[in-house]
Amino acid sequence: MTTFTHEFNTPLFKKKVSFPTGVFINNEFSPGADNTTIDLVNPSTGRVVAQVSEAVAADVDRAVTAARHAFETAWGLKVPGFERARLLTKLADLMEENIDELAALEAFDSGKVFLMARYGDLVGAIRLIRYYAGWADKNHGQTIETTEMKFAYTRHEPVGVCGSIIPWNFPLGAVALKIGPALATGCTVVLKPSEFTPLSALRMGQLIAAAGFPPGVVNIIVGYGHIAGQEIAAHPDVDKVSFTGSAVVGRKILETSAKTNLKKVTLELGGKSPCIVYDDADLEQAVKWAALGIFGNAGQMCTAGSRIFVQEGIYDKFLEAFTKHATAIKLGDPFLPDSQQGPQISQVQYDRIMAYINSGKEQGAKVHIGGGRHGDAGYWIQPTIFTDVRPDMKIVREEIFGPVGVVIKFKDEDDVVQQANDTLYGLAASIFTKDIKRAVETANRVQAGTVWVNSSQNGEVQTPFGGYKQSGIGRECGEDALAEYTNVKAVHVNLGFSL
Ligand code: TXE
Repeated sequence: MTTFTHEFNTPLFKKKVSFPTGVFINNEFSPGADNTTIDLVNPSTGRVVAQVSEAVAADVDRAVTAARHAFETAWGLKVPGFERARLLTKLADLMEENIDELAALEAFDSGKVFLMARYGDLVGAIRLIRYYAGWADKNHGQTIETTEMKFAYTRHEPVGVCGSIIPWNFPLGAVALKIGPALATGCTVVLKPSEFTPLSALRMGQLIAAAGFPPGVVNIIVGYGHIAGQEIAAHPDVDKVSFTGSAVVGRKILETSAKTNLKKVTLELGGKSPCIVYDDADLEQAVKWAALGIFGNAGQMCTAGSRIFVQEGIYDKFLEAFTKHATAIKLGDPFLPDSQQGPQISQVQYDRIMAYINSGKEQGAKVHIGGGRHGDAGYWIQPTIFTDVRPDMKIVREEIFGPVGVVIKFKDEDDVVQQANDTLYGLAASIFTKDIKRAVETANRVQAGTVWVNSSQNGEVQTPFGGYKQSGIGRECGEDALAEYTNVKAVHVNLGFSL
């Protein structure tokens, strides 16, 4: 069976890490059914650094069978909420004990900056698991007054076996987002991490077993999307799929569900989120948050504030300060303490982003800064800003998913609301102003599932997260996510009404 072994010897983390990278079913690792493997590439260098077992259709089937058995015998309604809470809390404790190692795996695999993984992604993922531990024994139904002849009540029952298909931009954050509410409500899980970034999820498999979750409650299988992912979406014994990724694949999953067992589907897809800076904004703060919004995680964020709208009175000053800030961003080895931006995830993503940059140039936009590769190995792209854009350009309309933003001037609130909403997406928005009335008015008018006033990207585990329009279906985080993992049953008890 494949194993990951690596001696981390960096200024921020030193340790030899080793664990199996087979398919994780019933709390045990084993080789995949076809005995094939997937190569992992370090995005900083472009070199192959590890191998994991590839899961194929037979592995998906075995994982689903394990998850079904666990649901019926050892989890679901068989286990009281307080016990599910105890195990989730134990898992969060184990994650905390291993926080540096998990962050190192995340940085190694995805190229994200170690310190951001450690203090952003990991802290958030642990908080999320604790938050849902808290819900596990509190998600109850209601009694509903009808007539004196009837007693009616509702129950929130787990939907059953959940397939979770996740991407590579926040690998461990996405694991927590999916398993937190699923396990709290009593569902069992077949989790497919991205084939680009499976290491932290596989290490989580060990922690899940160590926490004491019964075998089969969480199964983790790494495979290619069109094989293992497609099989999860099509499997007749999967009750729900929760997917985060591209809109193209989101559509396929919905279609597959429609053609098979009509499994429930929630989708968290892309975005082209507006970042709106009014004349009266605190310039320094707006610049810093806007930069985080588009260059954070090398721009690989579904909520990236990729369209920066700046009111005409502050436009020149903003652009000058934003340029100064963006050109000072330090691209470098994710494990060095002063690195602020790492590489893109893969050659494919690098090529996609470069194609967008070229299309911007061809369509007549001005490259204000950046626009090229950084270094000569790996998948690094300079922070890039376009100005002089038109609304019909591809770089204004389509999700680029890299460190590439457009800066656009606007006149007034009506103008910016119209432009901000002129998109197929509706995931997030940021608004910068000191005028609370205008902030709230604009927040109400922007079509987006999340609106940040005077900040960006600082989501909270307690607040619902999801998209308007083509950014998705359903909500993650907060109390709202619980409903996505439960069926509501209404029970009517006749107290004496006779026929
Ligand atoms: O995503 P995919 P990719 C967007 C972003 C990016 C683009 C392409 O714009 O540039 O998508 O990225 C699995 N059936 N986002 O190609 O392919 C796949 O194995 C079932 C936004 O990497 O959607 C992986 O686990 N599953 C986003 C997951 O889907 C399939 C995050 C995501 O991969 C499948 C990532 C199939 N047919 C990309 N094909 C966000 N919302 O944060 C692939 N997969």
